[in-house]
This record gives sequence, C-alpha cells and structure tokens, in this order.
Amino acid sequence: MAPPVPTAAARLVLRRLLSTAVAEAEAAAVAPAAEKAAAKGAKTAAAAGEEKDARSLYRRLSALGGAGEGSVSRVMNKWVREGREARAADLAKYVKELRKYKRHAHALELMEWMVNTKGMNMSYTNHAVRLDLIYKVRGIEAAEQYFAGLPDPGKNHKTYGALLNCYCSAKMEDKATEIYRKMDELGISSSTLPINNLMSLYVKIGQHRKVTSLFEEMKVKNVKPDNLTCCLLMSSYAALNKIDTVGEVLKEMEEKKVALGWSAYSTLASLYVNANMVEEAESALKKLENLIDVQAGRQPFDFLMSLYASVGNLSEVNRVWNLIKANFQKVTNTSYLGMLQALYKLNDDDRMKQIYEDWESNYENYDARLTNMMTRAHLRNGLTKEAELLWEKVKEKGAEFDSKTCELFLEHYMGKGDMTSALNWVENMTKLPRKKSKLDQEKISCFLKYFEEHKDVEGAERFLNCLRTSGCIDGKAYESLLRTYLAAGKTSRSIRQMIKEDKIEICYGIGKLLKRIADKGR
Ligand SMILES: *[C@@H]1O[C@H](CO)[C@@H](O)[C@H](O)[C@H]1NC(C)=O
Ligand SMILES: *[C@@H]1O[C@H](CO)[C@@H](O)[C@H](O)[C@H]1NC(C)=O
Ligand SMILES: *[C@@H]1O[C@H](CO)[C@@H](O)[C@H](O)[C@H]1NC(C)=O
Ligand SMILES: *[C@@H]1O[C@H](CO)[C@@H](O)[C@H](O)[C@H]1NC(C)=O
Ligand SMILES: CC(=O)N[C@H]1CO[C@H](CO)[C@@H](O)[C@@H]1O
Repeated sequence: MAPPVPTAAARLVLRRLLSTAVAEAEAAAVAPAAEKAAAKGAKTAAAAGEEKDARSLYRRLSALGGAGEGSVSRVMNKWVREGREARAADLAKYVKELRKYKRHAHALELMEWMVNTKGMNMSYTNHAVRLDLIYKVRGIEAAEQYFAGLPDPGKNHKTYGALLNCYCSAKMEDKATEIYRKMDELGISSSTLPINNLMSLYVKIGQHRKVTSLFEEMKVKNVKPDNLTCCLLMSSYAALNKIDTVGEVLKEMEEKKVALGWSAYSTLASLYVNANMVEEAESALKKLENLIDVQAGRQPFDFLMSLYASVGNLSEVNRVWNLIKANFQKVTNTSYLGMLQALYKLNDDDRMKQIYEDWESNYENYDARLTNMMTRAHLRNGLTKEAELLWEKVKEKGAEFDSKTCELFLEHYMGKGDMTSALNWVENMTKLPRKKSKLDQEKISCFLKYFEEHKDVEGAERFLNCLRTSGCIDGKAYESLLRTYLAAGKTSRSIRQMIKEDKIEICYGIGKLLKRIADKGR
C-alpha cells in the first residue's frame, strides 16, 4: 500500500522540519567562530569613535545591495586608502551579518579580501564558514576543491560537517554517505548534528529505511538523539506505513528524556492526520498546545490552527484563532492566511468573509495571497461578481493582483466557457510587472479555437496582443487569426506588416491564408 498523499498542513510541517535541519547544520558550522570574533570586537572597540567608524564601514557594505563581484573589494580598498582601520574582528562580524541577510557573494568576497589583501589569518573555524559560502556562491565543485586544499589541521569536524551539509543540500546522496563514512573513520561522526543532517537528506529523497538504520547506528554509538532526530524518524516510519511505530518512537524519546518541543507533537499530529487517525491526532494537538510558550512566537499557534482544520474541527480552529488574537498585539498576515485556509477547508464562508474584512481594515502591507484565498471561496460558490469586486476594491487601494489571481479567474471562466471574461484576465495578466505567468499551450489553443468558431475578430486580435506582450506569439497564432478573419469575412490591410514586425516567417499555411483573404478583398 502506498502511503497517503500528505495534507497541506503535513507538507508544511515537513518543510519546516527540513529547513530546521539545514539551519541547524549551517549554524553549527558557522556560529561559534563568528560569535567569538564578535565578542572580541566588542571588547577591543573601546574607543567610541573607533566603533562609530567601523559601523560606517558596515553601512557602506550594506549599501551595496545587489552590486556585483568586485564591489566589496572596491569599498574595502577605498576605506583603507582613506587611512582607516579594518580590524579582523569587525570584518568577521560583517561577514556574519551579510550571511544573515543571504548576501553570500558579498560575505565571501569580504572574507577573501581579508585573506588575500590583508594577509589575515584564517582561524580553522572560519574555514567552515568559507566552505559554506563557496558552495553557495560557486557551487559544489568549488567547495570540494577548497576542502581538498585545506591544511591538515583545517580538516576537522567543523569543515567535514560543513562539506557534509553541502552534499546534503545538493542532495548528493553518495557523496554525503561517503564523507559521513570518512568522518566515522576519523572518529568525528559521533554527534547528533551530522547524523541529523544525513537523516534529513534521506527523508528529502525518500530513503526512509536508511533513516531508521542510521538511528540504530546512533544507538550503537551512544549518540543522544534530539527533537529533530525524533521528528525525522517519525516521518520515516510513517512513510514506511508503520504508523504504530511512530507513536512508539515518541514514547521512546520521552523515556530517554529528550527535550521534545511542540514541533515533535505537530509532526506527530500531522502524521496521524495523514493516516486518518483523527482521535490520535487530536490528542497530539492537545499535547502540542500544552507545550506552547507564548514568548517563543506565533508559529506553533499557526500550526495548531492548520492541523485542527485538517482534522475538520471548526470549533477548535476558532478557539485557537481567539487565542492568537488574545495573546498577540498584532496578528500577522501568515496567521490571517492560515485562518482563511482553515475556514476554506471547513467550508465556513461567512466566517471567512468576517476574517477577511477584519484583515482588510487592519493590514499594514498588502498581501495578495489573502485576497486570493477569499476569491477562491467566492468562485467556489459561483459568486463571480463578488470575486471581481474584491479586486476592484484592491485596485482602488493601490494594490495589485498576482499571477495566482489570474490563474484562479482564468480557470474559473474557462471552466464555464465564458471566454470573454477569461480574456479580460489574460489582459490583466499581461500587466503584471514580471511576466512570469505565461499561458500554457493548451489554454492558448482553447482561446484561438473559440475565437475562430465564434468569428470573433476583436477577441482574436486582443488575444494576439496579449501573446505579443508576453512574448509567445507564433505562426500558429497568426494562422488562427487569419482563419478567424476568413470566417468573419473580414480583410485586413495591415496584417502582412504585423506578421513581419513580429518576425514570423510566412510559411506555406500562412501564405495560403493570406492569399485567400486578399482574393476576398478584391
Ligand atoms: C598567522 O598565524 C601564524 C601561525 O599561527 C603566525 O605565525 C603568523 O604570525 C600569523 N600571521 C598574522 C599576520 O597574524
Ligand atoms: C529542537 O529544540 C530546539 C531547542 O529547544 C529548537 O531550537 C529547535 O527549533 C527544535 N527543533 C525542531 C525541529 O523543532
Ligand atoms: C473538536 O475538538 C474538541 C476538543 O478536542 C472535541 O471536544 C470535539 O468533539 C471536536 N469536535 C469535532 C467535530 O471533532
Ligand atoms: C507578510 O507581509 C509582509 C509585508 O508586510 C511581507 O513582506 C511578507 O512576505 C508577508 N509574509 C509572508 C510569510 O510572506
Ligand atoms: C483587477 C483588475 O485590474 N481587473 C481588470 C481586468 O481587466 C478588465 C478588462 O480590461 C478590467 O475591467 C478589470 O478592471
């Protein structure tokens, strides 16, 4: 029997789990070195003036935004030419900052400037940071080369761990396993972190049996599992259709006094939901709720809400929503979205409207996903006009629809055969700043066929304009336009010119149609 298709909530839980695994691995490779440098920086930056100076250097780096290669070196060289000091401790701090904002290329360039230009010493922990950055900026081969070139003392559990994390991120199973075995030989594999890292790779690529055998290995090596190990292991047992073992894993962890946070119980609940074990899921959700620490943020509440929606318990969804409202001054767009999704799932459209209007009158930044959710509900109920009105209102407020919006309306109108309204949304779609949303070939054919059959020259011309704007006009579209002209008994003098301007080759088919139109016009 194949495992059931995971619910949206379960996918969310798993995604969080895997991203936590990556974050933990990266933090471990990186944090201590930067932390030490930062602490040292704070101590030595005794003079306030000096500190201000240093901060202004970071401001310059920060202002680079998305500037390309060489920009960091230029800022640094200029800084030095101005006769100012660039201390290693400060620079290490900036590397950390830049990484935090995912400006990996700039962080790497700064690090390499430190080494190449200033001849600064790289501590061995910094090697792991650099390795991680090299992977992110230049790819796995560059990272491997860097690792191979490290002096022997630089090849330690940190850099091995960082390389393992690269292989796991790149989903390179063989290499990851190989490096893990190497770590084994060196006696540096016996800790939770690299094992969790490898386990999360196996979960990602669906090698669940390998997760369970890694856990056995952990026991042999006497490595203590943590909450992440527990979650990954439970997911794997569920994927192997061993739902009974899932509960046992959790019990075993509880007995071993592993500090299981709420996330272990949200994982457990999501697995029970997938297995259609509603009672067990609800009992896990009760435990989850008991473990929530309000100080730690809203995320657990959002999960709770979405999981209660998955088990179809409306009263609990509403209760959790009230908890969110009561515990937090501001309700985030994520919570609003979660609530709308939950209510959509539970078919409570009146309440949805209420929540949507609540958000609408409170939001600071517009988020199209919320209006899309409301649109979905209206369209499901055939309330087309209400759905359109939502967006007119959004427009009045100066905000915009997105590609998902267009998709929703297109599917809806095309499904009903209302191609005129659908065409409006194709036109709206071409106004989106990023022309990411292109029509697929099937939809294009459907429109063209409709216009031909209905002898709708105006529609066909408008549609071709859209195709031109989104860069997917072709000979086939022109042939269809020409057939529409013929069907409607229309001629066009500018058509040849248009075809030429669109750089469409006048093939045999188009040539023949053009001739027929010209003959008619005579
Ligand atoms: C770099 O470290 C080595 C060995 O620890 C030391 O001999 C050398 O003086 C250091 N160089 C700088 C520029 O600090
Ligand atoms: C495991 O617990 C730690 C510390 O309580 C927490 O930071 C981390 O996010 C948890 N991991 C998962 C997967 O929830
Ligand atoms: C929803 O959950 C509550 C609390 O667990 C329970 O008392 C109630 O019976 C549940 N309702 C439904 C419809 O499952
Ligand atoms: C919520 O809205 C903010 C703008 O206020 C946006 O930057 C953010 O991406 C939204 N949240 C999520 C989870 O997307
Ligand atoms: C939300 C939005 O901009 N809708 C527009 C889509 O296109 C039709 C026809 O051009 C307009 O009337 C709508 O206002």
